[in-house]
Amino acid sequence: MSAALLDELRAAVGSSQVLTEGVEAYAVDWRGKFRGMPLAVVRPASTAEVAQVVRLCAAHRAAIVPQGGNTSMCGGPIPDTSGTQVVLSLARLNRIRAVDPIDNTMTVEAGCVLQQLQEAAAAMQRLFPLSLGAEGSCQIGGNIATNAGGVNVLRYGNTRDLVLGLEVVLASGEVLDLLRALRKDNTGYDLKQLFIGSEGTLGIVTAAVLKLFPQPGPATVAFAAVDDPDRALSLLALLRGELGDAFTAFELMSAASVEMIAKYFPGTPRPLARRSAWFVLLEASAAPERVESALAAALAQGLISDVALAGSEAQAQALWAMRDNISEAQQHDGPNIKHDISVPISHVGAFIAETLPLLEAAYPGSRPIVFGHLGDGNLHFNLSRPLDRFDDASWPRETGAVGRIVHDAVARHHGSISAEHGLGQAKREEIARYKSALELELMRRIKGVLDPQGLMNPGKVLP
Ligand code: FAD
Ligand code: 2HG
Ligand code: ZN
Repeated sequence: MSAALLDELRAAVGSSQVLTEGVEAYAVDWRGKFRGMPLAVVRPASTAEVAQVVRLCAAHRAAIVPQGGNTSMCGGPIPDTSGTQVVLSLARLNRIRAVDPIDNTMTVEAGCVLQQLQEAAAAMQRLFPLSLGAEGSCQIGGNIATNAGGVNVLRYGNTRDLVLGLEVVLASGEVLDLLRALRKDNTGYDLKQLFIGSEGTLGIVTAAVLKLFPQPGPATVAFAAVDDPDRALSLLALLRGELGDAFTAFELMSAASVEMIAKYFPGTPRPLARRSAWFVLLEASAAPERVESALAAALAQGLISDVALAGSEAQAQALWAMRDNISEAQQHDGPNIKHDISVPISHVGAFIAETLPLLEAAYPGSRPIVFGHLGDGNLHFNLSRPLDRFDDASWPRETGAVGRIVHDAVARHHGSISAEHGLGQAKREEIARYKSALELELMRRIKGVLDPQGLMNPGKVLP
């Protein structure tokens, strides 16, 4: 049965694009936390080939796991260990099909690497604003499938807000052409939104029409010390008023996050001499004088205790590298228990103040690395093990118990247990506790309509 499928897949995409050996890179995730065993990795090069692969898998009732850049934090693109699932890599669908300066759009294939698209937009004096630490390897199809957030959501929104049109291969193998470049379209249900954030469980994204923006001009980047998250939130409100739409990013980092970077990226400069419990990194598409004057007001009001402005492009990049490297630094430190949560922005201070003591009481000496997209109310609330207890093998076994503490606190603040990374396999069961029965039932019914055989990335998202 599987031999017949493999033969048919080889005939459809060419033998060299059906891999059954040397597939380690497709079988384990970025964190090294999820490991599967695919029947094969198939690498189609066009929408027609994707559709053909899907039809063949459907005929053989073989499950399909779409995979983009494999940078997921929650095991979404990793097959199970049955040896029966087909990983469908989108990497070869990597053409920019069209750019249109009048529509202000770019029509791209799913396997385009995000950074490649940022550069293509810049080459036509436009901005594609999606930006995240994994941008050198994640693909736009993966970004769409996870509705990725990143560091510019404050000004430009999530991936969902950046997509005008979509092309999707359905579980039946039909190609759903929603590749419209319309700014306005009220002709019934907006079907493309169903696929955005569906993590490959409803269909395979093969192409998209993306919104472009005017290039915003030179950015000013600053790094400020704040005594506590509530002061950071007051600073956020002040900067919104002073900088308006020029204000593009507002990231929070705990002192422990900064120390973690210093430990694992030893060359990282320390922008401020002063010690502080918390820091923010902010960016605005505004002249340094304008940002400086807003920050002077913040200093005068006691919202920040110290601040440094990047004096050059290189310094700005160094500040951003510091922020982007937190994840990798914590990864070097050993397994950590990740929480990607959001609460209403105004609740962030209270959430942190309430949750940190609960974790310390349950796990004395545990090391919270709290950072994230404060401007969106989205924190990465990651817990590294206590150094005197647990080891790299035993600490991940606490994931459920630690998650219960953090996620129940999130629920008390009417927040979300996955702000931007998705559910994948990591939070598939956890979501059952926090979504209403009706919401889950509607999700299941939608899944049933679009994927009646249950072959699209099974074991992900739905409990
Ligand atoms: P993959 O990891 O390959 O797949 C993700 C999910 O999408 C899987 O369920 C997969 O089956 C599905 N999928 C992939 N491609 C398709 C497709 N074409 N059609 C249908 N389904 C598909 N995320 C954020 O939101 N914000 C951040 O700031 C951020 N920073 C990160 C920093 C680092 C260092 C790393 C490693 C990750 C970060 N992430 C972040 C998580 C990750 O990069 C994003 O979720 C990204 O959108 C995943 O893209 P990918 O191409 O790697 O997708
Ligand atoms: C980030 O914002 C990413 O850096 C990764 O979303 C967060 O490692 C994490 O938990
Ligand atoms: Zn993030």
